[in-house]
Amino acid sequence: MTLFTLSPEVATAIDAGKPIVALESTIITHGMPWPQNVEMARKVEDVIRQGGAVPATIAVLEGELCIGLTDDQLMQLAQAKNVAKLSRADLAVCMATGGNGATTVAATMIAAHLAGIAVFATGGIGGVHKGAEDSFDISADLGELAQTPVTVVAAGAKAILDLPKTLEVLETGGVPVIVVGQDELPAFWSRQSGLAAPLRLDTAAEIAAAHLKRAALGIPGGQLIANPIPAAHEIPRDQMLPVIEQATSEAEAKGIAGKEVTPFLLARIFEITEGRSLAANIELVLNNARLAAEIACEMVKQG
Ligand code: PSU
Ligand code: MN
Repeated sequence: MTLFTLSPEVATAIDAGKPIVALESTIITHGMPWPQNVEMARKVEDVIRQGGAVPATIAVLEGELCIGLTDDQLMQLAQAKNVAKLSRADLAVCMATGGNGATTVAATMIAAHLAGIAVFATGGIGGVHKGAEDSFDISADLGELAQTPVTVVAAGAKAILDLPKTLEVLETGGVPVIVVGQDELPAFWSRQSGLAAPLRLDTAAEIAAAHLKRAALGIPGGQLIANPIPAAHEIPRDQMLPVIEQATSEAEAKGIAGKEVTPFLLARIFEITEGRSLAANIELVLNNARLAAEIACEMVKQG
């Protein structure tokens, strides 16, 4: 039973032992509106190629786990309606029933690891939602980081979350949260969070070495690399806090729950900020892709 299908570009890269960076697809289908979503997806792939690595965007199309998408497949996915949001819980059901689905951070890590890809770039991981003490809404992304050996480059956890609790759960799961270039955890659209960086490394070479050392020690799980959004593109924390507050109380009033929470909040914040949050989101993803390509190149060199 073949478990996944490689795009021609990714198949060639694997055969040649080239550096590869995995990319998720929920950010395309549930995180950003058309047509900015497909523009972002293409730009991210190009940035990775410019960095000397090969991009592998991951999704389930008609039940097939695709590692690497052609431009046609990317276009179709970005415009499709009713694409399922696939986390660890949903992946096998979608594949078994021939469905279409976009992979979250958790499901993308599973697929990347299956294909031997160790580095993955995204925007921001899921985490512990505000009010989780009542809702129990804690993203499966955190558990995945604790068990699957993929280095995930993000701009921190999305700032719509309860960041202190998210850090606590990551620590409990033994996940290194490594901030790049500063001593404060970044908060997705903003460089500041008010929280200290649990760990700090400033070079791709050190991040790759830490990944390889962890594997050599036999410690399961991955690393979360928190890469601050470039200053020129950030929306400062004091501007974001009231926006997040407003969107969160609207979600609560409307009874939004489960998988819909994150897409609802991102879409609502896009409206409240008149598109500024999306512009920042795209820039931070590109910045993460750049670093991920560097890390992937280092891993090939050091491995
Ligand atoms: N990063 C973004 N936008 C997104 C996501 C990440 O810039 O939409 C997605 C990822 O797929 C992540 C998911 O896994 O949001 C988290 O969803 P939840 O909170 O329901 O676990
Ligand atoms: Mn959730």
